[in-house]
Amino acid sequence: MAQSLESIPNNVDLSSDRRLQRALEQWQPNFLSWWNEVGPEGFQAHQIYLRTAISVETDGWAHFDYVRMPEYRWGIFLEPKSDRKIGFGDNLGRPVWEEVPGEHRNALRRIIVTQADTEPASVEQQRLLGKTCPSMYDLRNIFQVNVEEGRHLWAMVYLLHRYFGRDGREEADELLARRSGTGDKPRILNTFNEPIDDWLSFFMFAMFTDRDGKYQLAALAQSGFDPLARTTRFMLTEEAHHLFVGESGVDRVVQRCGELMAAGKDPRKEHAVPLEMIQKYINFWFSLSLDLFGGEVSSNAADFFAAGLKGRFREDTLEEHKAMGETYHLEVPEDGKLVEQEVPLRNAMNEVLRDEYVKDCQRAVDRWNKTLVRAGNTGLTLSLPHRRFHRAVGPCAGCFFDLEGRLISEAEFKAHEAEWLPTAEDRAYVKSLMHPVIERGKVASWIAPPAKGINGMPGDYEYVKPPEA
Ligand code: BYC
Repeated sequence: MAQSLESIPNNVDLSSDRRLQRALEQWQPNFLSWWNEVGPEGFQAHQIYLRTAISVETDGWAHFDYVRMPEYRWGIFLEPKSDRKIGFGDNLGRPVWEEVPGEHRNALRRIIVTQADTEPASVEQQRLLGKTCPSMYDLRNIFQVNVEEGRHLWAMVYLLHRYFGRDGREEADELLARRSGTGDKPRILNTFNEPIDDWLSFFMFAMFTDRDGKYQLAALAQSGFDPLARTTRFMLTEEAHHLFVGESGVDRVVQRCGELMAAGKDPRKEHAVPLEMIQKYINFWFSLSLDLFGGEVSSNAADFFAAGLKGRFREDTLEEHKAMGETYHLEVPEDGKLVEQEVPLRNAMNEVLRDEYVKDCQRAVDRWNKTLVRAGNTGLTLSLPHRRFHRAVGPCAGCFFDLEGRLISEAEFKAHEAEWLPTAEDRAYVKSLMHPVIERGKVASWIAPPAKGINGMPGDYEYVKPPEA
């Protein structure tokens, strides 16, 4: 049975806003049709041990129980209001906006729609993965991620319906009409049209692509448009689990491979993922996710910052908030060579955010390398490719770079491509490992068991119950 509008947990006083209620009442059945059509396939009637946010209080945002996914209570939560002032840009120090300022309406709608579009896209990308889960624990985790992406869509749709009138409603409808990977109505950002048809790709996506989400949401959490800032602040609390699923998922694949190698065994023969293949998947998903920050030099980013719509990571902890008169140093390809460029800092805001992201990704890679050592290996390491490698957005798009970021010819790139990026054979091999393991406490051959269970439960807890139970 589908949820009624009254049952939507919220802290936006939904019951007192008739116009908003009517708009959401119309949208909700379409959301559920979308969920049933392209949401997780094969498990809609199962009972999943899920976390639901029922309030913003400390004991309310992580309520655990068995739920059938179509009955999940997708709530609308904004962090409570505080006495915020605009924290950066030309409007620094002015009161935050409670309604959309006319001059920033288009930019804000565009940002919100772009953010919103990624949420259903990722659910669509992952819809078949339940059928090949490596354990019941992982099965539960992917569904947790999926329902929360659904809630993040609700969060953005609330903003569109509440603050953008008719065109907001139209945009909300379009969010359910686009489909990841389709030719005629693809999702907006490139990475969200990539197929995710094996679990190694899923863990990489949750590690690298969801992490772009963390940084974009953190930048929007600084926004002078207060409803957006308060919404994204709350979304960030959920995002942490998604990142954990990705980072620890890759870590467990590395651990399994590392343990086999330390025992003198060939991971391939043991139906695990060889280290060089893990590295190629890192190269692929990291480079694809770097594109999500936009071009290195962007007048859009400068305008968003100047207006006070999108800040830097933890802008509120920085000392200077105008970013005027400062420059950012870049190396970009021009006429077949790399040239140095000084650009106004505001125009480099995408790159400034990408810097923070790269540091965070490096931290995770360092952790995976420690796992290799702990498993008994010496001299084996994983690494991030240079940020110029394999880019499809920004000045490096259309040029060719090696893993160290050196400009090379297309012929050189092609000669090494199979060492650097997953080949069709690699993908076929990884896919060949994907057999469902859903017996309690068991895990697939290619991944180590989780270090601990969810919400203090044991690793072999019955996280997913069949429909008849
Ligand atoms: N693909 O000025 P530029 C998440 C377009 S993930 C395709 O360099 P800008 C999640 C761009 O639109 C976080 N097109 O870029 C993760 C522009 O087009 P126009 C999602 C791209 O505007 C996992 C042109 O290229 N949130 O939450 O500074 C699971 C020149 O662009 C791409 C957001 O993205 C691309 N990758 O920055 C679930 C936050 N990149 O104007 C969820 C909102 C650029 O020429 N979005 N283009 O037609 C933004 O702030 C900005 O739109 C971007 C782009 C940072 C994405």
